[in-house]
Amino acid sequence: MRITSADIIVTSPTRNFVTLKITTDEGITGLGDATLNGRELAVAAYLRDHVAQLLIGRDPHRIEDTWQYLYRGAYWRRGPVTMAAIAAVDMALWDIKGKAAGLPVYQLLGGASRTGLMTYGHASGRDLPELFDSVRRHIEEGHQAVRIQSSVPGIPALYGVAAQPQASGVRYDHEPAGRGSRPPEEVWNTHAYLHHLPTVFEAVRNEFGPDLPLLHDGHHRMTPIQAAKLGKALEPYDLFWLEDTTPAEHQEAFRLIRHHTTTPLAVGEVFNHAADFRTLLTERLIDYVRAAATHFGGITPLRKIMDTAAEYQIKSGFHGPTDISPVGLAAQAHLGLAIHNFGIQEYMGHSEATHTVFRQSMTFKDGLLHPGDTPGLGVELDEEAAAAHPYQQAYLPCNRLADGTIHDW
Ligand code: CS2
Ligand code: MG
Repeated sequence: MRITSADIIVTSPTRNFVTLKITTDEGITGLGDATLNGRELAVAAYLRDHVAQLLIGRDPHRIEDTWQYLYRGAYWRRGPVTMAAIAAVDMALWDIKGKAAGLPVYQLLGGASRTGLMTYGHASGRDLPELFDSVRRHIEEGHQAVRIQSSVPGIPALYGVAAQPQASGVRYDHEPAGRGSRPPEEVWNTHAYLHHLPTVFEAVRNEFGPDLPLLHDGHHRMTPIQAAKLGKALEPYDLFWLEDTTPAEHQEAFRLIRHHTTTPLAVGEVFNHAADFRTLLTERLIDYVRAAATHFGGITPLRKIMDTAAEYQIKSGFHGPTDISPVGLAAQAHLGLAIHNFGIQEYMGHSEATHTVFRQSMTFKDGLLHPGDTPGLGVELDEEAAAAHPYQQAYLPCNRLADGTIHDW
């Protein structure tokens, strides 16, 4: 089998997605996700202008060799744009291999280690009653665990908190929030956040009891000492994990956080290389690997990092927001089903419009996510539907302190 074409499809059914479609001379096609939220066209150009022609004529079965060719062969390594592009090629080749073999990708990865994947959904509220409604709705939908994000007095609009009650059916991540030619700007106040958050978790535990697994995302906004303080303050509420406390360029910073708190820690959704995890894994500074197949170079390197993590009793918590396309989500669901050290899968569910573009075999039943048994990744792209939703520029918001200083994500 030989690759005959590699096409890049950019579509925006409620939000932007970049998809690579590889076609072979045997008529088998494969899809890969290359979506990089807010920088989508950079990856599309990388693939179209620098990668597509290198794939023509190659044997699609040679996944490892193609990965190394694009990674080691390029001289310029790593970075979110490069690794999202390589990820898309890797996923598309796994998709093709599965279709050629007549097997879902999880079978090629060693077969299922469980019947399905435990998930968590995103509950949020501008006040406690709204938050409680949102938690209830997520439990009714079948989630066995819930992420808790709440407004903070003194912070007018907070990333991760729906601007409308979720019960009305409007989910913040399905809105084209941030569409436009400049990033929206939000105000941030770490002191107000650290002061308020433990009161929210106390109220949630009082309302929902001790058993519901609860998670929280700090979106990298704390210093290590602030993160240590928060982890300690949240210990009575027994979190499943506290995510992205501090920017993790300095992996050593996690030593300080770990030293001070027994709250489990998760990090890595913005990581794109195994080296980003080295100290965190070998010193057991975290409990969950948050990488996404889409931003970590694909299924191949994600499998390798999870094998390393297994040596240290560290589990997966792959990044699954709506800016990971159904193709990227399927890729990590196949991997999550196969590996022994699966932890939990973030699952927000895509919008109706997204499902008209990407047809999926994935199911979410009885509280478990399953990628389905369709050969390959189990996702097909309706190119006509995709073309009906052209790209629209969109940016994630950025944060400023009250005095105007730009703050960390
Ligand atoms: C979040 C994401 O899902 C998460 O944990 O951190 O919503 C993240 O902010 C976006 O994926 C950024 O593109
Ligand atoms: Mg996150």
